Amino acid sequence: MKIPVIFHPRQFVHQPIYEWAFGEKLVHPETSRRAENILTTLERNPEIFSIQIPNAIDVNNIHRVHSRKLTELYKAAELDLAEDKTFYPSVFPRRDVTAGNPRSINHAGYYSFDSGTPLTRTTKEVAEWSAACAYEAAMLVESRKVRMAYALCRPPGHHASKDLFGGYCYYNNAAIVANKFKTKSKVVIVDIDFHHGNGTQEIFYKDKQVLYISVHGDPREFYPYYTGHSNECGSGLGEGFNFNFPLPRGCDGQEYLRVIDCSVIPLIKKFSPDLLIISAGFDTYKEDPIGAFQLETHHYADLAKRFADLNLPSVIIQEGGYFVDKLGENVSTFLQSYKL
Ligand code: Q9C
Ligand code: ZN
Repeated sequence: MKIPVIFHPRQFVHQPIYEWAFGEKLVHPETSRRAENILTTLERNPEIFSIQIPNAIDVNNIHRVHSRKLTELYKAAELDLAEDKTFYPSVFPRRDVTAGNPRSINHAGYYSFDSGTPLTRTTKEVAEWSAACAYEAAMLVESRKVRMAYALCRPPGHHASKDLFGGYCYYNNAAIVANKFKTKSKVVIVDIDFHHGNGTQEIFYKDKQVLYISVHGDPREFYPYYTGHSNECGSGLGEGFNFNFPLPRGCDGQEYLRVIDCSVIPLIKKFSPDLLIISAGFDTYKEDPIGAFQLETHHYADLAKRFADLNLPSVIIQEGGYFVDKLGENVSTFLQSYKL
């Protein structure tokens, strides 16, 4: 059985050129060349990977996770922005004293938390295709046609919460999948992106059906700064179902895998989920321009073996990873070692 790889060519249309960060205009790391590199690498192994286009997603599946207002804002961008125009939110009002109007693009900052995540005419469409990839991968796994599927989600998702976009993310693809399954089953989301998935954590913080575990760069030093500390454990009924493992700059493959073996895997086993969702970022790679860990390509094989050994139906969701020249190889290594 081949590994399904879900991607829609319209996702290439999303081409953020720069971001504002640290008071500077920087080249945007989340380039469409990322998806190109992943696709061309996987296409070289047609006996292993079967590349498929997703069906459109029913927007109700998005709105079980995200507010209508967030979509309304993307709709405003679609209607109001000229073809070549890119809107960067730069005013972020205090939400406790201000209301946002999602029909006005000038209020984009109400629904965003950084200025690295631009809106364009096509944001709504591409974010929907990205979510559609995740959803389609989940449907394939649910149908039991396959035990594992890979969604080439771009834009990524794990920083987006109910009504906030940011961190290059517009809709939370992993959360949309988890939400679909959580009424019937216990779901674990393991987030191995270099950055803490603040959006995913927030969405399921009070939820005992969805266990969220993230391993990431220490937020005292790294984006998203405000969340991802080890004392964030969940609240209410969700208390004890959220785990963060912040690691220091320079963390290498061996140290990383020790955390996986000693902490992450035992927690998953104890929870005994019915479904495993992996928020698979590859910005932990040693050459990543914005990550600060030291993983090498072969460590993605080691990682995949650990998760595959759990023997759970699995949906692998693409998140970050910005060293374009090795991104496809890292993804391919991970997927090919994920033997269920
Ligand atoms: N130029 C994901 O990996 N900007 N998002 C940091 C560095 C935010 C990363 C500034 C990084 C967000 C999905
Ligand atoms: Zn990341």
